[in-house]
Amino acid sequence: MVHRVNAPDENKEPNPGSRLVEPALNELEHLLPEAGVTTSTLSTTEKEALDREGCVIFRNVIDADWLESLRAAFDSDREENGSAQVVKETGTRHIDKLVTRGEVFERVYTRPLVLAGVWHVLQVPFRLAQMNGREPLPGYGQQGLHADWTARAKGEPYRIVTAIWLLDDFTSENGATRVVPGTHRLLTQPPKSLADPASRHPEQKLIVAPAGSVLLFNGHLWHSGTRNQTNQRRRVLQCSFVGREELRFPKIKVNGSELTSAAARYILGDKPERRTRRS
Ligand SMILES: O=C(O)CCC(=O)C(=O)O
Repeated sequence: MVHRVNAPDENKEPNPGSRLVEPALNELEHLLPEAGVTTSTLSTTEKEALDREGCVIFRNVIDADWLESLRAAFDSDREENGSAQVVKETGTRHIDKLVTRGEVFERVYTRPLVLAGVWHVLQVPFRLAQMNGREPLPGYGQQGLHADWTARAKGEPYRIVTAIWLLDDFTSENGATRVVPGTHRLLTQPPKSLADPASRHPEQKLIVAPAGSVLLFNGHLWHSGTRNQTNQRRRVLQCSFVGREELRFPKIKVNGSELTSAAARYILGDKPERRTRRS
């Protein structure tokens, strides 16, 4: 479905990435295929959704065992750090530094479908900028609409992609993410009136999807968390990807030898490992 967005057309650009048909992969040339990414990893419909609406939902990405492990890892942090993780004013539990917490998380930021989506939007070699857990507690979580980057200048390429991994179902009531389709192409941030958490955009869409899904969106898309109006849990992992040379996010510091795959080391910003070119 195409979602029309109420915003001035003169501020809207066609998808800058769409000008590139099959870009040279340079140093990602080996890493993406090794991580399982091919030019057909994303379907045409998924690519079109990213271009036109700025977001796509991948279902059934996390199988039952992996989901259980991710939930357990999320909750073990909660048990270790307890209320220290909750930002009191927002009533939301934030969990940082997941990158160093083992293979169960390594599989998150090296997932081929996600890497293919990030590549489709950024079209430049990229790295993981951050990976955090977020859980709005009952009664909390409403945010104002925002983008994950400052307003782009005309002709400036997209700079950030965000992936939200659903560890619990997103329902119409438990604080699902809302997005305003098409706004990634605007060269403006949401106006102040929409940055107010109480405000609503007439074209906003609530993402309702089962646990195990991944919502991937162009980080310039206007979006926000909403209020958890239930007593149910609503845990997500949130990953941001940026160009490798991007200075706004420092490189994540990890001991590379703790990581099990070359793809993970590369996605965290290490130089590509030397390899023999395949014929
Ligand atoms: O958790 C969500 O639904 C979105 C959170 C978000 O956009 C943020 O924390 O900036």
